[in-house]
Formats: sequence, structure tokens, C-alpha cells
Amino acid sequence: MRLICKPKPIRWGIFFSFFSGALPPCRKFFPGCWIPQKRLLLGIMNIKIAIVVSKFNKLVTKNLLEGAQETLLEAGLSAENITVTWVPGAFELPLVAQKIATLKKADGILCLGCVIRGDTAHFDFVAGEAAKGIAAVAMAHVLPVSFGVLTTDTLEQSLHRAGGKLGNKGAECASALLETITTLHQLEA
Ligand code: INI
Repeated sequence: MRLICKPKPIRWGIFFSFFSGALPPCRKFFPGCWIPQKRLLLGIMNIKIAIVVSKFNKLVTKNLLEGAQETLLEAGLSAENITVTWVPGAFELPLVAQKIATLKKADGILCLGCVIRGDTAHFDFVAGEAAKGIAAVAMAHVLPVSFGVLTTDTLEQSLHRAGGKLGNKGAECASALLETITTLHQLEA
């Protein structure tokens, strides 16, 4: 996997902590945030993440986005390396993720959405196609693409999982994405 990282000056504090065996500050949030590969440091601050988020059920998805951004920044990513693209609904997530992957614009893509069951079968088609499509993009491009789409029966259930009493799926998916990027990178070492 080729990491699309602009070379940046080494942050010597982190560089030193790596060679001295001390933990870098972001390790608390993301255990695999630095990688000893041929004595090179994978600077987490240089990793590029594209977030694709749906406007449908924005009350929920804006919280997912907030959780994801917070997690990525806490892990040490630079704000300028996190892009956000809005799409109409969860159904459109895979197409836009596919375009970003094709343009090689990111080291990982985070898809965020919220599909709430109604009285018709629409839910199943939207949620099913979003899940299948997102998985297909990841496999086709051998690129980490996270599935941060809530699929619930009620708005209340979604809100609980978007910064409410049951955590924040956006934040969880951001961590999963960083971990997967690290794993793929380690496999190439
Ligand atoms: N899109 C969602 O993201 N969540 C939903 O709950 C939803 N429902 O219930 O209809 C939804 N529909 C829109 C869909 O994602 C597409 O934007 C639309 O079908 C146009 O392609």
C-alpha cells in the first residue's frame, strides 16, 4: 500500500521517544500510531483521511462527524489532512468513496451515515447497498474504508450511538480506520 503522505519535517520529540522506547503522546488514543519500518517513522500527522458523510438524518450524522474528527485529531492527525465530503444519503456513500479511492486522495476513507427503519422496505435497500458498496470499495482498492453507518429502528437509538449514552460510532470507526491503516502498513514491512 502506498501511503499518500507529503514529506514533512521530523518532529524530534516523537522521533526521540521512538528510539528511546518511550510512548509517543498519541499512543493513548491509537496504539499503532507509529511504526518502526526500516528505521523510518510513519508520521501519523501526515496520514490523509477522507470522511464522506450523509446529509440524511443530519441531526445524527453531524454528531458522528464530530466524534470522528475529534478522534483523528486526538490521535495526532493534522487538520489539513482530514477532508469532509457531504453526500445526500447513505446510498451515495460508496460512489463518492470509490471516486476518492480512484483519485488516490486518501490513505483511508471513513463513511458516515444513519439509516432509520421506516414502514417500507426502503431501509433494507439503502442500508444493504451502503454496506455492500463500502466493502466493495475497500476490497477493490485494498484501501481501509470504514463503515460508520448506523442502522437503527428509531431516531432515539441512533442518537444514543452518536455521542449519547452508547458512545459515538463515528469515533469508534475513526479508531478502527487508523488501526487498519497501520495493520496494512505493517504487513508490508
Ligand atoms: N438515506 C439515509 O442516509 N438514511 C435513511 O434513513 C434514508 N431513508 O430512510 O430513506 C435514506 N434515503 C435516501 C438514500 O440514501 C438516497 O439518498 C436516495 O435514495 C437517493 O439515491
